[in-house]
Amino acid sequence: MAHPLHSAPLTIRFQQEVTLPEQDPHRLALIHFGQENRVDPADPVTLTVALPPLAAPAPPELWLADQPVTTGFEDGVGYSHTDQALFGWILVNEGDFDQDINQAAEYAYDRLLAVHRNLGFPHLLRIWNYFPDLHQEVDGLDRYQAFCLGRHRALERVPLTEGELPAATAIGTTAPGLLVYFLAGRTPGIQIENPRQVSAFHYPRRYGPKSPSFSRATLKHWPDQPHLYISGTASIVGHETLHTDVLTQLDEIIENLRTLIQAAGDDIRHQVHTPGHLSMLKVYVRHEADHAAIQARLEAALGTQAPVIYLRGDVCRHDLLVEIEGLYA
Ligand code: 3EB
Repeated sequence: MAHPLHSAPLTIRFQQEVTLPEQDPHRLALIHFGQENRVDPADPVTLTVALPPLAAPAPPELWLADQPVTTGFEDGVGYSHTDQALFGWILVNEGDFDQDINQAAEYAYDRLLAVHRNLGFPHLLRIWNYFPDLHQEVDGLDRYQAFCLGRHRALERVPLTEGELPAATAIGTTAPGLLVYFLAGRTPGIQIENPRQVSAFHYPRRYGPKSPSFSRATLKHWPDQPHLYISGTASIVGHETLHTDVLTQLDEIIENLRTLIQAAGDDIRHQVHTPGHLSMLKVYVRHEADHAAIQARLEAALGTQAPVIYLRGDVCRHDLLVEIEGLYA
């Protein structure tokens, strides 16, 4: 395989080729998108997330390391790591918690926080949170708000302070189970916030009793290469949802992505001139019927070469119709 000009402990790409070897010692993670959540403690590098692709077949996401990986499964957490980077996941059966997502989230975070620290990778860089029925109300809170409560409680106990919060995604899946996966490092990343948005960890109380615990992006200076891990980004300015029309929401998201790349500074800006230069974009679409229009508008903005996949997923506020995350990795 050709080596890129600069190297980092991992690169993340959509794997377009149809055939992949069964196993590859450099494979840190291989993430498929499909109809259900699937994990295997005996093969902790391979996951399936219950986010149905909207244009079949969607390529899986391949995290390729610069060294052979070590894998394991401990305390419910599957993982793989090199000297520098740790990938890990936990899949929690909500049935074990009477379907209480607040408790399930606290448990999942307790476990994964313990494992990544014990393994010697104390800095969370990026985290993905997936579970179904985000908008279902239980005891006056919707399940996304209840999730934020449980997550907050576990983080507070560690403690993990505001300035250490990683970039994140939280999206509604189409199948049971809370699936959380993450990237962690031995040394910290730099938290990037969006000057157009109130930090999510400072959202006012009307969005839930505990604010969402994530930063807008993480900038990570690996020894030879900067990476940028951008959170799920929605049509939010200040702390408010803007626009009721999906394409106008999309335009606002593109502006937020541009702003985050600017905010990350020169190292990234020199390599990523527009969001279309990111190495991976994932678009979460609430209504399947909006997919074609979203794709046409995004291709007009970023070009048809941008590495984008479209997944069916619920966004964490009722009024948000689309959300985009991006990686330069
Ligand atoms: C937002 O900006 C949209 O709770 O981890 C985006 C990314 C969102 C991550 C999370 C939530 C989360 O508030 C929602």
